[in-house]
Amino acid sequence: MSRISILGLGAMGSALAATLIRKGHDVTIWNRTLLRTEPLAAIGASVAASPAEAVAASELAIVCVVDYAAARAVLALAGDALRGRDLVNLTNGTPDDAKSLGAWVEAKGARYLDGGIMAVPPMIGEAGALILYSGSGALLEKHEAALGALATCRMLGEDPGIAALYDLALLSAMYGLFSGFLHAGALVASSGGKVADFLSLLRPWLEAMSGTLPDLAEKIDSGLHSRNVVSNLAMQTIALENIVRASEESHISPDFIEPMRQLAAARVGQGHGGDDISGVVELIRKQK
Ligand code: FVH
Repeated sequence: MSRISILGLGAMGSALAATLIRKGHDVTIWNRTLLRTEPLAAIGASVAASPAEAVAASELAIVCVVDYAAARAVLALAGDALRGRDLVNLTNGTPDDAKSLGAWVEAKGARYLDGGIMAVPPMIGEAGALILYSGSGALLEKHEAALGALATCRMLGEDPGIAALYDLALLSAMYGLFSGFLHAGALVASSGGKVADFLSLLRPWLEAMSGTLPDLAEKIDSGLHSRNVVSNLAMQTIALENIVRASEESHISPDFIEPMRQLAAARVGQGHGGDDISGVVELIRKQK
């Protein structure tokens, strides 16, 4: 069993600490607001008086706070205590945030592993929880037993920014799903329908449509959007226009749908109406 320090005891940090304690690890905790340490101290955590004391208490420290500005502020307080330690950062941020913090931590003489948690707090320590990692592979190898107690570990590479990129890519798909669902729910409710009843139609439909993803993925990877097209973009643009018109007729704002309609129409306007919807991706790629 390992000695592990957790810095940051919001909903997620508390779940990480409670899971490690439950699985028999020796856990030291620190949080800016002391009150949040109490439930964990009651189940066996040692409370550190400062980030430096927390980092010094264990070979492995995990930071999980609201954002990277907070993570930097906490780690700045840890200062020289970081030398020779292993630091895992499970705070959500961008690839550049992760690369910059990783370089700062390594300059302090610590090893750095960045992580993206693909789970909500009650899932931590349970089957189905996944954490994406990138950065120091040696750190992950050394602490895989402890980190594996939290979630399945998926290493994506030595570039510390790659876990954040894939985390945000997965969240992008999730928010696309949520925005589509909210719009669909508003349409159904506008006619007096129950959104809960609509799920019996929606869930199998989404499952069927997810079957088109491998083909669309291949088209995005190859840039070849005109091969084996079964539902061309010109036709789909009319469907998007119909959704916008139906929304207005039902007094529902088309705000979720309108950006997609505009992109699809622009792509058709460029002469790609016969292509698949995957071609719209070419309009959102910017020159580096
Ligand atoms: N909760 C979730 O569903 C998601 C699941 C996926 C991963 N996210 C990310 O995890 C990070 C932490 O999220 P959280 O849910 O624990 O967030 P909160 O409950 O809001 O707790 C925030 C903690 O951050 C501390 N904090 C905020 N600002 C500072 C600061 N300037 N200096 C030091 N600590 C700071 C805060 O401390 P306090 O307010 O209790 O003193 C909490 O410990 C996050 O990146 C999610 O995106 C969660």
